[in-house]
Amino acid sequence: MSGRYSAFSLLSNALQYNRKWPRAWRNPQPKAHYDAIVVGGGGHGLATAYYLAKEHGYDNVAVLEKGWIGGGNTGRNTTIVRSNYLWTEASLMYEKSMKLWEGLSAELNYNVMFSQRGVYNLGHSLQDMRDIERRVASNRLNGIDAQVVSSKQLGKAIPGLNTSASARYPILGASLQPRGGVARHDAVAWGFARAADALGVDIIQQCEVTGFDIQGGRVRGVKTSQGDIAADKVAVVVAGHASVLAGYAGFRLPLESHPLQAFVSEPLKPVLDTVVMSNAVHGYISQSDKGELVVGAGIDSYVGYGQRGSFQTIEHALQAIIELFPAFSRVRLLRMWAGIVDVSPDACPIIGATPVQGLYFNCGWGTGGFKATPGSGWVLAHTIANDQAHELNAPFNLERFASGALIDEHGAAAVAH
Ligand code: FAD
Ligand code: PYC
Repeated sequence: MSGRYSAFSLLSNALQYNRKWPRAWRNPQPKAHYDAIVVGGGGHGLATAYYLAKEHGYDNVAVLEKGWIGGGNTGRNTTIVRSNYLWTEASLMYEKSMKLWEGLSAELNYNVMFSQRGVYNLGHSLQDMRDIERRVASNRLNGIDAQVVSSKQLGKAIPGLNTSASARYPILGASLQPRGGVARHDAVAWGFARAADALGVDIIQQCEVTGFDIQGGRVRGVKTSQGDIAADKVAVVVAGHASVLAGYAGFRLPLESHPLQAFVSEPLKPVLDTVVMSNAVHGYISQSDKGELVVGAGIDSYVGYGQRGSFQTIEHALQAIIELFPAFSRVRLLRMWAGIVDVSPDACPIIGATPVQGLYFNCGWGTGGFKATPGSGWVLAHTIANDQAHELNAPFNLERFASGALIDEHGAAAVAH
């Protein structure tokens, strides 16, 4: 009976263009004042607002997004999730995120399609293999699942991967994080948005922040395309545009904004059930649930804000993929795009206080912040609520670029910078 009723209601909804479906989140007008404003409606900003409401009892929070939620890098990335970083500071933070991913669909009551299908990082030289062994050992010391696999094991595990010794850059082995994988990026934004909205967070789209109200060294609010809004605390979570917003606040960040490209092929039947990355040949690949091969490149070397990239980067990444999987040379590309990534000098993020009191920044995730979405929101919410960094994000402060306490993760970033 209920099955027939659902089929009927599905048909009736379809005939009414889904007009009766409840909105997943409201479309509120901005209030005059919020206890906390989060600038940027990507996954990190929405997660920050969600955890502020959920974990810290904030009931007067807004997320201001200049376009549409998830329209930045959150909706443009290649969805790889892993926590196999080299240094303890980074490993622990990404592992916190991994643990949140493992319960995220249940937490948000929304299927984010988190699929722990394993992530391989290939090694093509003796030095690559030494680095892999060191990183795997370090991961294990930090309680993170990691293994070194041989070229022979790779050949068995990944059909189609060219493990021949006569390849131009022969594959000598890889690291494997079995708990790594992929998630559906749009669903992550939508899931956090819906859950945050249900806790009273105002999500305001088409609202660009164009400046800050700063008095006596303290932030008092933001200027926006929808008017001025007062706030006790403001968190800026705008990825590739962080330097622009820092400029509005009167300080500089050690970031460069580069295009990062990705591509998808026409859909294929299932051919690849894991994620394969090669920093040495500058390409990585997985297969989406729709069947498309999802391929990514290293960053385009120039800086800029145009969300498109150069042809030579496309060619370079596709050469790498065809070298790894010769059979894919016959597959046609469907589309390509780019996002603007905020690359820091040590390939690690900046999360915390700024020279302006009450103003927090979360940026510098560069090519690798999707995997950190829940963890980053969780630590930033803690930092805002307590006016103090959590021990997990304390090392990722802005001062490290003056003190020299850098956390160099270029090797584990796994995407060429
Ligand atoms: P965004 O999703 O970019 O959100 C920032 C938001 O701020 C945007 O929606 C933007 O419109 C808004 N905004 C900007 N300026 C203003 C303003 N003035 N006022 C209001 N709003 C503003 N990471 C991984 O871990 N795994 C991957 O596989 C991976 N692949 C990638 C592939 C590509 C092609 C790209 C581009 C990135 C990839 N990344 C990956 C990186 C990852 O996408 C980002 O680090 C992460 O999504 C950043 O999330 P965010 O919420 O901080 O940023
Ligand atoms: O950080 O794992 C990563 C990643 C994969 C693709 C782009 N970034």
